Amino acid sequence: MSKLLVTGGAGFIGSNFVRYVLDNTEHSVTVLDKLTYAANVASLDGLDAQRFSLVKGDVKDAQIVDQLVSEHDAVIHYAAESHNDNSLEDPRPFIETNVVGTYTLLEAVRRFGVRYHHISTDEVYGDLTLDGVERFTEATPYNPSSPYSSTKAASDMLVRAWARSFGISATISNCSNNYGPYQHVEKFIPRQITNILSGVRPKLYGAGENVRDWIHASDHSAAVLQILEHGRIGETYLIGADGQKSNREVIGFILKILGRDKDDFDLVADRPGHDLRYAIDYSKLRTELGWTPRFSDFESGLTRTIQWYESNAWWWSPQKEATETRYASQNTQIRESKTSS
Ligand code: NAD
Ligand code: TDX
Repeated sequence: MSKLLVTGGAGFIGSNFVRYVLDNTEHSVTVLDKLTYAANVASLDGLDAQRFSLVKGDVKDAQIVDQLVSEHDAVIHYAAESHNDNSLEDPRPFIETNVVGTYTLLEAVRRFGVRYHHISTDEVYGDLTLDGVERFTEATPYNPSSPYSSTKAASDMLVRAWARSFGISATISNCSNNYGPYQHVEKFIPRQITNILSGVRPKLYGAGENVRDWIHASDHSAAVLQILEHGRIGETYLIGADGQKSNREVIGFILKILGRDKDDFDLVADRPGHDLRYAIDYSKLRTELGWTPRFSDFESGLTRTIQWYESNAWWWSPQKEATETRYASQNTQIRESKTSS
């Protein structure tokens, strides 16, 4: 039994990991979370108080980070500014949390000799051609496109440098796009589900042809636990679930499941620098650690996710209006910067 420190555990994927660990192991968990707009403490409701606690704090705060790291056996670092569209509007919090926050944790891990697992994204590899068949592997060169993905790439590089130069016990995982319950309504799938449930037409960027490689968040959690417990120190593992779908296909599923017409969506201005396609080759994780995804049928995982949003409007509706107001202001800024350039 170990004491795990999970940063960002009040967010979408971190809270899924916390529930997964408490349900499937004997470990105890402390969450360190700044509780930004992206957090929802209700995602952690009902957890066993004997094995779980929440500390409100910033991963850039060396004092609190040192204290907590010294009291735990392992750190699993999920905390991040995570939304590409926000990073285009204001990159600063991404530099601060994703880069300086990771640096702060690495220094504490180095000082106290604690095991460290770093959560990252496939977006560090840039994008692939739309009609190609190639996939990212652990050997793909880094080539991030957005302020968000460049700060995640920078944080991965810090981990590699601290492992090589200071010998910290680190592993890294780079996962593809997650879906499932408790995801913030700013992200593509929940935004469109909750738009439809609120009587608003879904919004597809550009021509809707961009492809994402979808994985259920609980499969991501299972893979991270496997790497934490059995991964080779110093290694990077890609996590995916063979879930490539164009955004149009995803909207088509959502409209069908909710009984709407298949053309009931709007095409809107594209995201600047919008990555075309992501695709993960997770052979290393499968062959080395014997991991495979459980949610292999995207449509049934999506159906359950939609049912969750239908039944839990209390969880998402307080964030919906502020999210759409932020989108409206971002669209104005993008249009104004295009006019002036
Ligand atoms: P999220 O935005 O839902 O949650 C992020 C959490 O981090 C929030 O609870 C927030 O309060 C917390 N946080 C932000 N800044 C902090 C700070 N300075 N100190 C402490 N806590 C802070 O994000 P998510 O989608 O759950 O992503 C979690 C991690 O997984 C991120 O590192 C992200 O890069 C990575 N990831 C996400 C996906 C995806 O599809 N969402 C895919 C691959 C990797
Ligand atoms: O309203 C929308 N319309 C739309 O067409 C939104 C919000 C998104 N999109 C498109 C953009 C992408 O092609 O949908 C796709 C998915 O968009 P996001 O949910 O914003 O995810 P993405 O930019 O792919 O990044 C996600 O996956 C990798 C997470 O937000 C990152 O944290 C993770 O690293």
